[in-house]
Amino acid sequence: MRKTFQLWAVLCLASLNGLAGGTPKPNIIFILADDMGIGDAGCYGQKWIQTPNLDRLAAEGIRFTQAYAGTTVCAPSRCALMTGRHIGHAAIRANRELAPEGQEPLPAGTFTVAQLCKNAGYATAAFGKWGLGFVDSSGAPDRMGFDTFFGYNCQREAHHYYPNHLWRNHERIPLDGKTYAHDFIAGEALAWLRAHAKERFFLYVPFTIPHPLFEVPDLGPYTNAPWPDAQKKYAAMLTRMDASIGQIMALLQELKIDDQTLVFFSSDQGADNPGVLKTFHSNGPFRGIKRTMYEGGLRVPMVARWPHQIPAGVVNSTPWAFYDFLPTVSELIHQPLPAKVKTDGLSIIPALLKGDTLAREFFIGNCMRGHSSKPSGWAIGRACATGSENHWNFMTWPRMLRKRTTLPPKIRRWSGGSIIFCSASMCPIHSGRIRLASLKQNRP
Ligand SMILES: [Ca+2]
Repeated sequence: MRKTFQLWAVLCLASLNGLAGGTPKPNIIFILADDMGIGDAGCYGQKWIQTPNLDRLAAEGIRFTQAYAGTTVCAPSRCALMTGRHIGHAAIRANRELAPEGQEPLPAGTFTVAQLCKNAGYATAAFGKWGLGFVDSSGAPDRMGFDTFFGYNCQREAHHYYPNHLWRNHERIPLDGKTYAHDFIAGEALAWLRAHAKERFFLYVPFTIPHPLFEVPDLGPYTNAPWPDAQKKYAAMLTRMDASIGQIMALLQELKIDDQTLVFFSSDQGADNPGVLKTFHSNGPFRGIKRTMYEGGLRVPMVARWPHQIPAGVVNSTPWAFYDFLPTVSELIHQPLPAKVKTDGLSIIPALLKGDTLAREFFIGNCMRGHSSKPSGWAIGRACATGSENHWNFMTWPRMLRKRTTLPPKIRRWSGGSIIFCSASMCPIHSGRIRLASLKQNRP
């Protein structure tokens, strides 16, 4: 009898904790840096910039070596992260600036990972830089599933670390021009976390560091470093953001929810400042920078920590991309996507929780030239399964393939695994052998 009661009690507890799918439903935090290269973190080999909290996150969780941003500029990359669509299908495919403040908005009714979490009863919030729809537009954060937004709505405004205002949902928060916005935003994120610790939550923290302008209240440990001023500021900004990550992790512990919380960290694309690239090798060994479709523009740091669910210290080479986040979260929180919602991504749960190395047929990425959202076509590039950009070779995508979503065996064999499809109108895919670059865009 006593054993029966114990079993019943365990089953009840399991049910309360959402164990129906075999794994408890976690809180999810996604911290996103802005233009931080894969080589900027100590856990990816950085020797000069101190990122102890990020390094600990990786040591206590999983570090992915072949994770890809949505694409190589801000808005479309973040669109892929939020909507689970690659850039061939995404609603936002370029940084399209609007006046007076904001970017091209996500269309009304766009389904996002925040909406998915809301459907599962999660509290949702975003703190940082949005860039996917100006205030009161169809793509404003509160219309994209976020209960709370605080920070910069507009990407251009986020270039300034001492702004004269930020936004709390629809409310314009005037500032004195002397407040370091990163600190303010991080503080607001911590306050929200404390207030929602007893709920299940999705917290998206798209910090604005280390995107230029390079502005920081102090140079911290780099005051006397033998570098130009810009490099000192860049390093100090990253270490400051790392401290904010440390504060988030410490608060999770204080609130006793860190083993119920899955924390991701990544960056929206590679670094692009020539000075920092030269001094710090910010994009690691990879060729290219932000805006280019080389590894240096696309490959990003990606670590994830979830105590007792993700084994500590795992390094995984599964190729995955921002548009895999939506289906991954869907599985994590046991919340199916609505029938009408399509994703181009795959759940990376087997890699995340078991350390399996998953095979991918192809990736799609592109980078629009300027602000155009009408690329002239596609080229196909062999992706970098070996980690070397030397494996980029471009070939034609015959007209008959344009509307296919899977690859015919001939191309699959040729690819040897993953493929990245690139817009042929973009400027930087000039390496390799582009033999045809005049196909029409494959719009959904
Ligand atoms: Ca960026």
